Amino acid sequence: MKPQSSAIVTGATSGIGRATALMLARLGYNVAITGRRLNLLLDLCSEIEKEHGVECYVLNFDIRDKHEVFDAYDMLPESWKDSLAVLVNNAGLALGCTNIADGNDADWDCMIDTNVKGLLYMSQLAIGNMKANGGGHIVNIASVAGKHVYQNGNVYCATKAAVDSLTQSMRVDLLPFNIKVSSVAPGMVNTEFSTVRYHGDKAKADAVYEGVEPLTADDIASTIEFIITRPAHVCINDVLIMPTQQAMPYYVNRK
Ligand code: NDP
Ligand code: 8X3
Repeated sequence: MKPQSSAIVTGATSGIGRATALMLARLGYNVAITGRRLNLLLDLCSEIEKEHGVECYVLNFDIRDKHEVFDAYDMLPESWKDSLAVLVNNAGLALGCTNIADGNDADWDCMIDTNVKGLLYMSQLAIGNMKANGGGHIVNIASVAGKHVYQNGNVYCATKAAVDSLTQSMRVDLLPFNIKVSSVAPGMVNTEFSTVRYHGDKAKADAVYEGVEPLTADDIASTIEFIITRPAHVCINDVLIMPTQQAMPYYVNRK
């Protein structure tokens, strides 16, 4: 890492994104954090600056809205863009777990717009600067759901398969520009993910992790740390990481 390098983490208000922003700050990056919940971004920004002595920049936008994304990115100081070394495309969600025959098209739109189109908007902006800077590293948060479909996972699984496919395409397209592209595909991680998926139904969310010790957000952040701290000539293309008690979506050894 060059001195004063900057990094961007999307979806840093909770879970994996929050843990990743703190990890990057600990490594010495100035960190730009994004999300819709401004109060949580401001709290995290204070924590980052106080605990790690680096700078933090808050970018408050809905990643589904291309104009909001581009306007917010425009506000990032030029010195941050000129030193942009890492983008972690993490913002994402599942909404519902329903047979495709009964799927809710608003939920479908939200997942596709967030998990796929939001990732594209952010990547294109960052790539422009990384190309000019002579390189960089993009880490996409995919999912085991993108590698193995499960009943009622349909559109969420499809968005994460798209993240896998885009990661491979970006790796190929960005090869000439010295931009590494990696993906991390986790199994169950205990974050706000299931509460969001079940529209706030805490009982349903808790049942997902019943009898299982799930991964933590820090487990994923430390995986990203490993990926971005490899030597310049090494690129980790893809990591599938599961709780010990989970082999694949349906194979869970609950106690
Ligand atoms: P959380 O719900 O805890 O965090 C999701 C983050 O995404 C939040 O910061 C949220 O911010 C942000 N986000 C969601 N929608 C938008 C939007 N429209 N605009 C801007 N930001 C948005 O879940 P996780 O930390 O678990 O999820 C992070 C990533 O990990 C996701 O891509 C998810 O699919 C993936 N993943 C999660 C797994 C799990 O089991 N938890 C397993 C595999 C992959 P805000 O609400 O403030 O906008
Ligand atoms: C989240 C993991 O298995 O709940 O991406 O879809 S799963």
